[in-house]
Amino acid sequence: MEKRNIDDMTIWEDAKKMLAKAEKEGIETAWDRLEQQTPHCKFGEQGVCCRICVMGPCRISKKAPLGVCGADKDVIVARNFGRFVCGGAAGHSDHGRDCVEALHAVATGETKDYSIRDEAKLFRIAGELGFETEGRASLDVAKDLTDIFFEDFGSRKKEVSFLCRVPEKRKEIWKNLGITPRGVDREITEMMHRTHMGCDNDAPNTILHSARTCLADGWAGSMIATEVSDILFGTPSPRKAKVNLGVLKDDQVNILVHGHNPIVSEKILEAVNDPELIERAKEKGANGINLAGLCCTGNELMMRQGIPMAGNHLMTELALVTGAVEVIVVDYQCIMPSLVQVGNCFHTKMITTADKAKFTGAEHVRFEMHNGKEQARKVVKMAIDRFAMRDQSRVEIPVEPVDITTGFSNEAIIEALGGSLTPLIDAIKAGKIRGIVGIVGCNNPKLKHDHCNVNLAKELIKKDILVLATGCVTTALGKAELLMPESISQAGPGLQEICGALGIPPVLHVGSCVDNARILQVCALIANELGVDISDLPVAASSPEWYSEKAAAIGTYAFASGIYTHLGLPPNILGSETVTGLAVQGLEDLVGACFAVEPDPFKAAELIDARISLKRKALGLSE
Ligand code: XCC
Ligand code: SF4
Repeated sequence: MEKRNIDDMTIWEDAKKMLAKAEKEGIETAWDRLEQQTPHCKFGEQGVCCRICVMGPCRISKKAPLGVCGADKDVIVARNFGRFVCGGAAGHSDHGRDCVEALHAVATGETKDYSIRDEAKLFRIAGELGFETEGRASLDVAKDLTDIFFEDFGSRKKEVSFLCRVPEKRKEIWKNLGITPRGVDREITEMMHRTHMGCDNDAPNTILHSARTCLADGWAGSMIATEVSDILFGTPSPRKAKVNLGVLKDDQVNILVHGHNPIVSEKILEAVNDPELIERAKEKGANGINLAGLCCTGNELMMRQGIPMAGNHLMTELALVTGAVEVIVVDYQCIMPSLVQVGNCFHTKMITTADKAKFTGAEHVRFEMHNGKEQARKVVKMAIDRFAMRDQSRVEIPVEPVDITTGFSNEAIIEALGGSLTPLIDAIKAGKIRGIVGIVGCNNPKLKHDHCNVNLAKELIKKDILVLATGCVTTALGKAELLMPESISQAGPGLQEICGALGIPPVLHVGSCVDNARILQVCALIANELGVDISDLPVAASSPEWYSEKAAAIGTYAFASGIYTHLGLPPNILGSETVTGLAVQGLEDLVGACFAVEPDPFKAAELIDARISLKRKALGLSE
């Protein structure tokens, strides 16, 4: 691959300046390593390389169409895809389990470091799942709720609890296909089992179980993560925040939190607000302690607490290149191991907190339920002590931050609508809002950073399509100034009218990646209200710049839930016509939705627009 021009790597000023600084100072980034890795292995790209037993590894070609065991390209591609999304479902769901364990520790008195911040939501969810709450103590109810959620991970249920939210027609489809999600760990284990040598050797059958595994993620693992996080840390409500590298402060101790789970970062936030620690920072010559987020941990803190966001996936290395970061505290997922090396080019220390995500070269400060507060203080003290080691002459904070509005949980959306979804549904019926699209997911250095994320959103709102953003897309759309009520000037007339009247932006930030479960729930609520299936709605999902197993799992549960799903680049399945055909067409007949792959945001907007028109027409709604 030829060396790319910085202007072709990213659309952002802050990224360009930091890429130039990295180049000048000889610091390697993901873009450099992509160059070294290109061209990628064709067998891997096509998904026709199998490494699941030691009669192999086998790779399928014209000359050798079968693996040693006799598996063909369809079987191998399907198995690889199944294991790929299984990894993603496991990531989201294990995060969900950690949240349940935290709530359980609160309920049983095992920890005093965490508490229930949204009691009303606790009781609401308990009621929704059908158990008695009248006159009971909240800790008691929480204990029962965690028991129910723990069971959602296991093997004893015929279906996960939150299937109570799924429209009847959708449940029927899943039942007929045999893909009703039963238990999170069960589906994940079965996926691994099926893809062992000599088990599921029928590609469509494997793909169906991939769908089931991902449904267990979306409607259980991720949904539980979201709901329990709201109970523990508060249900998000609209608030202002700031984004981009300009949120770092050159005269303060800068701490970045990165990863996914709010359990660690919420405690760090408490510690940075501790007057004693602020005093200590001042004694060391800093003007205060500044906390900012990255990726999904950043989303969690921004949604609930308005903590600024320094950047998304491809900005994580570049945030350290500013030279202004004392420590980067991580929990798990999407954390590039290179952050240790980039940090070592400066005084920046990486601190790991989860035993399941250690990084060689980082310092490990183990966070457990009973010691969250103490460990957070320890981390903040370490950051303060490192401030003196900073080489101020190498510090460059490249831009001014951009304002955004965040905090649109479903509860907040309903409140903004005046108490029910009816005004939104009426606006959809009237064609003022033609449809709703969730733009979610990551960055990928193969694509120009945030080009597709931003332009797709811009195109859609022009077409009167309401956009819901989560994950790393949020930062992109925030930086593009699409997350402010004033951004409605960029929307079509209908969307302008509705969002203007409500005082909300045309792009709503609904959370982190596990919070895509909020979007599933909204779709289900609208479908139930209209008495139709989710696949009948004028809605779509898109992950324009995705990279991760988790993003593929999200895409898979989206289409399996009946939502047309656009991807900016294909998963590694193109080596099998059977699997590719299923993904882009065949599943449409089975689950009423499929994948569409299109790297160009303008063409993608047309595809999504056409789909929405089709669905509107089928519902008898005018354009
Ligand atoms: Fe990771 Fe969630 Fe993707 Fe961002 S969006 S790169 S998965 S942090 Ni989830
Ligand atoms: Fe090769 Fe079959 Fe073993 Fe895969 S399972 S490595 S195709 S022999």
